[in-house]
Amino acid sequence: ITYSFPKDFWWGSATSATQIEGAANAGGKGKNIWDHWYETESNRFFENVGPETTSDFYHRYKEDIRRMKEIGHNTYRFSISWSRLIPGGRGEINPEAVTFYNNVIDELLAHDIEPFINLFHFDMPFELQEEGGWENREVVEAYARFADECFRLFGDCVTKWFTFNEPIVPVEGGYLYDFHYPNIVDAKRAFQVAYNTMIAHAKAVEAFRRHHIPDGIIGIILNLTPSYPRSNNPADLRASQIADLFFNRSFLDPAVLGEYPQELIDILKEHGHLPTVEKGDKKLLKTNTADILGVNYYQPRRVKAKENMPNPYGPFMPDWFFDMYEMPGRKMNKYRGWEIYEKGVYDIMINLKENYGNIPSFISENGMGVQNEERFIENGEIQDDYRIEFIREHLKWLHQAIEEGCNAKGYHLWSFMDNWSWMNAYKNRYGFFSVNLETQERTAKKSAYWIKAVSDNNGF
Ligand code: BGP
Repeated sequence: ITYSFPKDFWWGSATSATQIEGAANAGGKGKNIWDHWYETESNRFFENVGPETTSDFYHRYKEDIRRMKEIGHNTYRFSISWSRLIPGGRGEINPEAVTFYNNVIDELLAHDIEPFINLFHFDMPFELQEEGGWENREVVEAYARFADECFRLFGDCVTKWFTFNEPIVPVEGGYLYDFHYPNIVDAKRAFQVAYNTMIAHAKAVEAFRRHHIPDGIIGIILNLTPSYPRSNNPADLRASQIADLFFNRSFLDPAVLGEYPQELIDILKEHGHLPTVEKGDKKLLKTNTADILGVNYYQPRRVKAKENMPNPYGPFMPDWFFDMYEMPGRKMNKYRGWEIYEKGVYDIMINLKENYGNIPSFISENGMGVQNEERFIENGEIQDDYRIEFIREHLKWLHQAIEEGCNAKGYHLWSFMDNWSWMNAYKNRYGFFSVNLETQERTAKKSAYWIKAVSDNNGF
């Protein structure tokens, strides 16, 4: 074993409720924004596959958890669907949902797989979105209650909790760049949404602490996209720093340090885009920082100085301060259009060590979406050597970071099995297991056997 990982390293994968459960109109579930958006705008989606069936985990969780065990998982992250647990977002708890999530947790524990629960993965209950979603502080309160109920209902068996997955994505998708419902393009509202999300996070952490779950820890999952300047000239460096402020530090700093970077506040102030703040918020953020950080890493952000100055009378956007830069010779995942830069994992971890108190962290998502994987079938098995290489090269850099003292506790792939994705449905497949959408049959890919060996050996 050349790359050996620390004892009790977490080997597993991640999923989210909307992307795998299916049963969107069953089991007493209410509607969330994805159900709504798909009903009304399915033409915006790839292949018109909706969230109603997806990979049918709702009915197949037992066999899936058995498969997790078979490939060496010792941990697994899933999300609780708010609109399944509390249809409409506030009010009565849905007993069928409690049974379902209890069954999933019990099944995981019976297989010695530690459940990690995430509370929000882009799936706002539709009714609450119609009340303004994260722009509305009453929705923040409704979320805090949802979180509190989850700790009460499932905190007896689950110790690892996460408030949000990639909270910046609903901001970018829903309020800046028009790829998620409610399709608003308005930076001022976007910053309010981002801010209120962090208040919701802090309120959930506060509620969590009240439950005194033995050994319980709570954190947040952020998609960190390390920012690399085109060159070391001051204008490129500055552009890269600002991109980092907007896209990483706007969540990382309040979550881990309990306060916003002063520079970000100054920029927003200068452009009249500071969000509305309530009395007590500052203290709330400061006293409810994360115990652990999940890092989703897919791609870096390459940045250069702005080439054409933006119209100062046009609407304010973060993009006023930088242009994206396509590095010559970069390695690409051409299916997803994302650059592959394995060293990014290392740079993120070193940054957490040097600037964020070496907070306990783990890679909570990393993965490679590939189209038409049937092309690679040999002897009935998808030979996904590209995925094995992708994981291995990222793990090498993670290993290097750990050698240098970074506090990384595990690696989760996105994802356990092929699943439905927000805009691309089943176009890009990410799983250790493929899913046949006609029969729902699961088949292990080559990477599934490879990761089992890695997990068994705690290294490779
Ligand atoms: C992350 C999300 C996941 C997942 C993944 C792959 O940003 O947390 O939900 O979907 O990206 O991205 P995509 O499905 O868009 O290819």
